[in-house]
Amino acid sequence: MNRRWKSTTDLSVFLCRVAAAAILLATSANPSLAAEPVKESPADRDARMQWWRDARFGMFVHWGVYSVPAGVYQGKKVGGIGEWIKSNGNIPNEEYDKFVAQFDPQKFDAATFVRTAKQAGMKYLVITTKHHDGFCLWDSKVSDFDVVNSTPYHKDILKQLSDECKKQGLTLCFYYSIMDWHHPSQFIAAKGKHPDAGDGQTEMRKGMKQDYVDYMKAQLKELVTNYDPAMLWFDGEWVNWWTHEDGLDLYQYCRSLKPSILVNNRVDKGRKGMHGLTGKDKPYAGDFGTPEQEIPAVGLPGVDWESCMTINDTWGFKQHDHNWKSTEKLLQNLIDIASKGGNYLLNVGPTSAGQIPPESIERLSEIGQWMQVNGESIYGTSATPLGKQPWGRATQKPGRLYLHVFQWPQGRLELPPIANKITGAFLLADPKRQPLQVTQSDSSLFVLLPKDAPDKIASVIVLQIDGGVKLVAGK
Ligand code: JFZ
Repeated sequence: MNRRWKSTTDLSVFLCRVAAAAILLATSANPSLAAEPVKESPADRDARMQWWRDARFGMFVHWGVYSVPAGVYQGKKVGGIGEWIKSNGNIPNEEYDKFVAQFDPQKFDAATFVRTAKQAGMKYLVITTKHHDGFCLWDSKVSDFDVVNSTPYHKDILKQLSDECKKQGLTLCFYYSIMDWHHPSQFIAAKGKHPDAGDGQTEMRKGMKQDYVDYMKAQLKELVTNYDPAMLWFDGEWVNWWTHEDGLDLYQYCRSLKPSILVNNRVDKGRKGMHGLTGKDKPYAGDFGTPEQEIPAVGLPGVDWESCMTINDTWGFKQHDHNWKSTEKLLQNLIDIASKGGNYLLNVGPTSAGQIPPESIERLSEIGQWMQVNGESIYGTSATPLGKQPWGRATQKPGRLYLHVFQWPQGRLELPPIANKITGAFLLADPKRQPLQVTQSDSSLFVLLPKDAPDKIASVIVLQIDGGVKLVAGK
């Protein structure tokens, strides 16, 4: 997972530090605000982040031309993730264009699509408007390499999705790759040229970078003004020609297009790994960290973050990937992430016909059934100091501590002692809200349980408390 960062040379790290120092010196007396790419009070930032922090659960959609070969080129399986087939399979542009000519998702129905996300309990959707292959899912005026002009489908996918998201009340967000294997400014670097070469890293042709930055800005303007996304999720910033200053500039550009927009941390580079964030002393751009295929052990305290993860082992659809995670695993991931204060961006890879694979649908609908009953214990909650408990996890919101019990014990549930007074307890799945008995002292805390767990994956107990949860010191 470190391959993308080892190309960050000492020189560029040094230059970033010089730039950081310059920004700090050049601006106001408050170093924490001065360090931010766009000046904003903590209260304004909280207000801008609010919908996203409350949402906790979103759908990632990797969809594009790569869903046509779906992991197979010239009769052979190509290794790696589906959306990387052009690079991993060394497919030249003329050959890739043949897949473009076959992209005709007649079964795509935006209403069904959005309903699937909503019924899973997801509050937002992040779709690949342009992945590394450069293909655009909307009618871009600055490129013909898009769904309307180059495919037999001819319809604008983002338009259909944005209309439907508005109708059904799902927050629409856009993924956009900085690295572009198709744009004339770049070409895939030959192996050995860079530490990352062979990894699909692009090289920038001499004198063409400004053209490409203008192209990206024109596209982002189209995306923001025509479809009104709530957040932009950048990627592919690890290419050696993209700098920290470019990241700051692009971040500022996005905020200028729509001041309330959120932007992920991959707009910028120079951070260590994908956890990296807009730290108080660091002038890095980006509103939240993006751990990938990973849940940080204790979360990322003091920082907004979102783990993106796949349901099988690929983002873009692959016909031979049947390694589906269980609903139990996915749901426990959602709870684990919420208990650490993060968001879960769970991916689906639609087929070239335009449908989410049935294995994904099945799991999403099972998660949705759980969310129908227990969503209150996820949305708008925050991390707790309870951490990883032998029986499960915990989340909280003012006045309530939610215990997510994965392992249902017989008799009673033991908790670490809590300083707040517990004023009531019940099962979230119990419509009658019958009280559960709690025994609390300075040194112990128990909840008496019925014999059977209300849910076979995660049963939620609500503890009513005064104020935010405080553990008894030293316990
Ligand atoms: C990136 C993309 O390359 C991938 O296709 C997918 O869209 C995913 C969500 O994001 O994947 C990455 C990015 C960075 C690293 C690894 C995979 N990294 O730094 O090791």
